[in-house]
Amino acid sequence: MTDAEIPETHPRHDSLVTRHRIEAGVESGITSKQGLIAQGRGEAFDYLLGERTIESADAAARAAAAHLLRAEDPVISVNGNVAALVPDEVVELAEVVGAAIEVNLFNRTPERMQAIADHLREHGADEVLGLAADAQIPGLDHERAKVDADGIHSADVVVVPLEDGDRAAALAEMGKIEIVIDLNPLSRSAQVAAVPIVDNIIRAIPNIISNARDLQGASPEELAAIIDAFDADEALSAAERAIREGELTD
Ligand code: PTJ
Repeated sequence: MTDAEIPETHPRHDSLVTRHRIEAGVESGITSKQGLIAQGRGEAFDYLLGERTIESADAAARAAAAHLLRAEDPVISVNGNVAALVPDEVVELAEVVGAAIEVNLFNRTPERMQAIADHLREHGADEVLGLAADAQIPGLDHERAKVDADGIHSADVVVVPLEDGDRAAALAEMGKIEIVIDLNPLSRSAQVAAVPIVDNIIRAIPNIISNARDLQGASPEELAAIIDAFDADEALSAAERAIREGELTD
C-alpha cells in the first residue's frame, strides 16, 4: 500500500502513513531495523499525546525557528528515520532558514550514508554533508563521533531529531544550541536541548517552517524576545503532564 492508498478518512491515517514510510525506508536501505523499534516507541508517546501538537510544542517550534533564523551556521542532522519520514520537509526547512543538511547516523555504514545522501538529493537537496567525516565529536566512540568539519562540528545551532542521548549530550557539551525533536520528554536528548520539541517530526518540521516563514522579516530584538520567553524545563513538564494525564479518545 502506498501513502496515497491509505484512505484519508481512516482514524489512524497519519500513523499508518508514518509506518508505511519507515517500512519503505528499511526496504530501500535508508532506515535501520532499529528505526522500526524507535518508531514504535515514538508512536506510543504520540498516541498518549492525542496525536496533536500541544501548546508547549508549538511555542518550542517558534523558538526553534527564531534560533535558526538568528544562527550563523545552522545544520539539520538527518538519520535513517528522519530521511524516510520527512525528506521534502527537511530540504524545505534548510532552504527557508539557510541551514546545511548533514547525515549523521547511530548505526553508521558507508552504504546507508550514501543511500540517505542520494535520497535527500532526489528530494531536492543541493548539498548533503556527512560523508567527508573529517572531524570528531569529543567524548564519543569512533563511529558515532564522525561529523564534517564544515558541518555539525562548526555549527552554532543544530537540529537533532530522534537522536541518541549520548550524542545529544556530547553536542551540548561542545556548546551547540540544540533543537531536539523527540516524542519522549524524558529522553536524555530532550533533557539536554536548548529547545526540546515534544512532537511527532511529521508535524514538528512543517511547524518550524511556517514559523520561520512568519518570522522571516523579524528584527533581532523580536527573535531574541521569542527565544528568551521560551522555557525548556516548563515545556518538558507540560509535555510530561499531557502524556500522563491526557484523555484517550480511541
Ligand atoms: O538511522 P540511525 O542509524 O541514526 O538510527 C536512528 C535511531 C532512531 C534508530 C537511533 O537514533 C535510536 O535508536 O534512537 P532511540 O534511542 O530509539 O531514540 C529515538 C527517539 O525518537 C525516542 O525517544 C522516540 O520516542 C523518538 N521518536 C520516534 N519516532 C518519532 C520520535 N520522535 C518524534 N517523531 C517521531 N516520528
